[in-house]
Amino acid sequence: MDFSLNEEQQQIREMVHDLCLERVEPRAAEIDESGEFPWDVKELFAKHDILAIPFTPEYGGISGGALTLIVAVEEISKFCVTSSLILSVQSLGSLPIWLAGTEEQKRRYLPPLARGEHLAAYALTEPGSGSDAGGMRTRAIKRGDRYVINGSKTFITGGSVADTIVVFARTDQDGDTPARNISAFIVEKTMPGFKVGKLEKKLGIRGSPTAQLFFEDLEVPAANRLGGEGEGFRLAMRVLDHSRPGIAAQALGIAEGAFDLARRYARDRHQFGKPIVEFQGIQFMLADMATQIEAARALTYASGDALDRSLPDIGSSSSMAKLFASDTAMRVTTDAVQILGGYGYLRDFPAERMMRDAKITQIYEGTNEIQRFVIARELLKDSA
Ligand code: COS
Repeated sequence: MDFSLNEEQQQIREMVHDLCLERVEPRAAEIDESGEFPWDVKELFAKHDILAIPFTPEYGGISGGALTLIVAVEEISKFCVTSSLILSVQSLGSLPIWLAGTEEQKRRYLPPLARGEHLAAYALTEPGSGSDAGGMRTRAIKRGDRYVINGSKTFITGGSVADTIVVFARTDQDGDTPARNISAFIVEKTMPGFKVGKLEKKLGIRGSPTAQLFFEDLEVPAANRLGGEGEGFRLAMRVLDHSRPGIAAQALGIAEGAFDLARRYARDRHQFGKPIVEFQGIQFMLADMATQIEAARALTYASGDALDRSLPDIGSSSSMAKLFASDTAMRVTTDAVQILGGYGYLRDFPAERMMRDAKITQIYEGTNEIQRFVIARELLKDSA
């Protein structure tokens, strides 16, 4: 199936594919084994302008297109999901600035991110507020021309390596409704009071640091507030509408990588005197995997296209893409492990890593239960 990609998208796909095949795939197993952030891959991506993809040329980027970013994330994810997260999080962490920043904030913070000199992170989740993002406890209190932030965040992807972190905090004094009293702030890691806590040990995406962050009387200039006071929750939701197709792209890439591996293996592996791909049981598995991947790609690209064309109901199309593609990634990687049999269960082959990496796509940037909630709410909002 050929979703019509424009010339820019095709070129970026080819460039990212070739680079990752040569330089990232050989590193993927080590990155997973060591659990360390791959600074070399970050440098490689910065040098080849891959980290510039989420940004428009006026802020030092090379695209800014949602579908272009999807295609790039998909290609990297075929080889190494941890590496794809470097690009995804660069986009996620800069989206609030892109969507709600003043011209001055954009000119100050986006170009170093586009050049890959700085890394970004998005700090929304707290120990007590995951799916219920509005229930956060971190608080920002205004004192003159500054806000003093106290609290903590958890599960922050790239939180320990980021230079620019968008932090969400309550700015109410007297308990207004949660959605109205949250504000967003651009925090620099060098600001006194910003502290990185422990890094989580995870099932997959092991080279992507998942950090706790602590704010102890962290002073942020009022000029670093994004949008108006109390506009933070809606901004956080808009960001997720824009970023979830990127998770769908990641899931799609993992599924494609696992499918290619399983197909190759099924052709090479002989049992009962012939390649196992000649058995109908394996053929049907491959047929189902390919069908699910095609459907996931259609939804994922459609959600990127909807963002690029500013179509209405992007929340719902983003959630559908993320939901379907991540469930596909889990199914396809599990089947890939099954096709590889005993070898699928060994670390000598990437199938088990892909299966471990796939699982997170059903959980982060909103669990798939939250995606269903967003979709259902959209479906029912106009019904009598
Ligand atoms: N875009 C813009 N505004 C939105 C919005 C969106 N996608 N979704 C909600 N809002 C607005 C609502 O319109 C409402 O505005 P008003 O107060 O003006 O009426 C406000 O935000 C509150 O919305 P709602 O009442 O729906 O908030 P809830 O607390 O019920 O939360 C969900 C809704 C569950 C959808 C939200 O908390 C969520 O997405 N949770 C998952 C968070 C997540 O994905 N975390 C992953 C970690 S971040 S990487």
